[in-house]
This record gives sequence, C-alpha cells and structure tokens, in this order.
Amino acid sequence: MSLGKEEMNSRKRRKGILARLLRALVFKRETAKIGIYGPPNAGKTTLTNRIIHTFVNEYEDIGEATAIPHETRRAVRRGGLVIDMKTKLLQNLSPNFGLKSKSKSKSRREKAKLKLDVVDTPGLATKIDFHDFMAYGLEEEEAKRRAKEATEGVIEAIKWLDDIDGVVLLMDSTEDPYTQTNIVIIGNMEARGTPIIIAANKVDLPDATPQRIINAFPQHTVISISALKGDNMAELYEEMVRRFK
Ligand SMILES: Nc1nc2c(ncn2[C@@H]2O[C@H](COP(=O)(O)OP(=O)(O)O)[C@@H](O)[C@H]2O)c(=O)[nH]1
Ligand SMILES: [Mg+2]
Repeated sequence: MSLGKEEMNSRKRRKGILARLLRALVFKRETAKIGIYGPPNAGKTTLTNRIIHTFVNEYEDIGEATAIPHETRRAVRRGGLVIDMKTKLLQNLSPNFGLKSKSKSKSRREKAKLKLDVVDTPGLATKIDFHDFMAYGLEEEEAKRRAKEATEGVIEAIKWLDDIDGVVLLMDSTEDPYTQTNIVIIGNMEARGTPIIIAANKVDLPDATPQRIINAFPQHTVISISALKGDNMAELYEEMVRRFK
C-alpha cells in the first residue's frame, strides 16, 4: 500500500524536526548556519553584506549587489559571525537594540547571542532564459553562459539546504509574493522542518506592500525590512536570535 502524499510529507517533516532536536540536544550546536534565500534581485547579497558590515567589518563585502538578475551564481559563505544583542549602534540599529525589555535579567541578555555562518545563495527561479540577460546589454554568448551558471546556481542553492539550520527567505515587497518559486521553497523547508523567517524587503520603496506577503504566508513570521536603507534590521536580528539559536 502506498502512503498518501500528506502522510509522506508529514512523516518527512517529523523526521526533519526530530533530527534537528536530536542534533541540538546531543551536539549543542555552537554555530548556526543561516542561508539567505529568495528569488533573484530580492536583495540577498545586499542583506548579507549589511549583516557582515554590522557584525564583522564595515569594509568587507560578500559579493556585489547589482540589478542584473543572478549576479550571485555560487553560494558564498562567511563564517564566524556573532549577532550580539548588546551591540547597540551600528548602522541604524536603534539605540535600544537588545535592551527592549527592562525586565530581562542581565544574564539572559548576555546569552542573547547567535553565532552564525551566513550563506549568500544564488537566486532561486523556476525559469532562466538567456534573453533576460541580453536585456541587460550582454552579448548572446555571455548571456548563454550566465544562464547556464544561474541554472547550476539554483541547484547549488537547493543542495545547500541539507546543510542549513535556518533560512531567511527574502522577498521583494513590490512584487507578487505568490509565485511558484516562493511556494516551492517554503514547501520544501516546511517539509524539512527548517526554521524560516520571511523578510519582506525593499519597504523603502513607495509601492512596497509587505501586507501582501503577510497575507500570502500567514503561517510564517514576516519582518518588513529595507536591506538597502537598514530599516527595521534590529527586529530581524532579534527574530533571528530567537528562532535560530
Ligand atoms: N530600494 C531598495 N533596493 C534594494 C533593497 N535591497 C536590495 N536592493 C536593490 O535590488 C537590487 C538587487 O539586489 P541584490 O542584493 O543584488 O539581490 P540578490 O539577487 O537577491 O542578491 C540591487 O540593485 C539592490 O541595490 C532595498 O531594501 N531597497
Ligand atoms: Mg546576489
């Protein structure tokens, strides 16, 4: 007798959650590997750069943020970051960052740290067409090479999921969130039991409607941010420490 799809998914999810719990209990995970995922141009590289500028080094970039889709064609990892809730004022973090609740004891606050490796991933897409690159002024040969690399990048990003403890899934709030790509990524992560935070990016733009994202994925936490301007980053970091620790 073959199992129903629902049952299979639910078993898979239970297995994923169990494995995660066991790992957390037995190995007391020291460092969480956090993947920055999302469709092309959602702002993954911009966000990863900002996290590194804030918590490691103002002058280090993981990669270049550009308007050309699929500019990041390999997953890039930066290890050894610490999000420390005592860090107060770096790049637009509010002066009260990490000190929100007066009732929190000092020791609890000190523990509110997340050691992490961030992985900036290539954009996930269900369709990659070299003509789209030509629209950015690339020659046909170069456009075809990029399209091939972008396709390999998507596969690489999905493979990385096996090694990832938590995902920040970025979406562009000016675009329709209800895409096949977003639905497939979310379904995949839910089945694995991987914790997800959805970041509704680009809220600095006048036509941003993060509410559409909230409505599309009501089962998930959605934090509105501007990775470019630095808006609301403290909320995102706090949620990351809470969820991924
Ligand atoms: N207005 C605005 N633009 C952004 C924001 N985040 C990224 N961008 C722009 O969106 C484009 C794609 O960003 P990038 O980080 O390369 O996206 P990736 O493909 O997901 O890595 C670039 O031109 C960025 O400057 C944001 O919060 N607001
Ligand atoms: Mg990128």
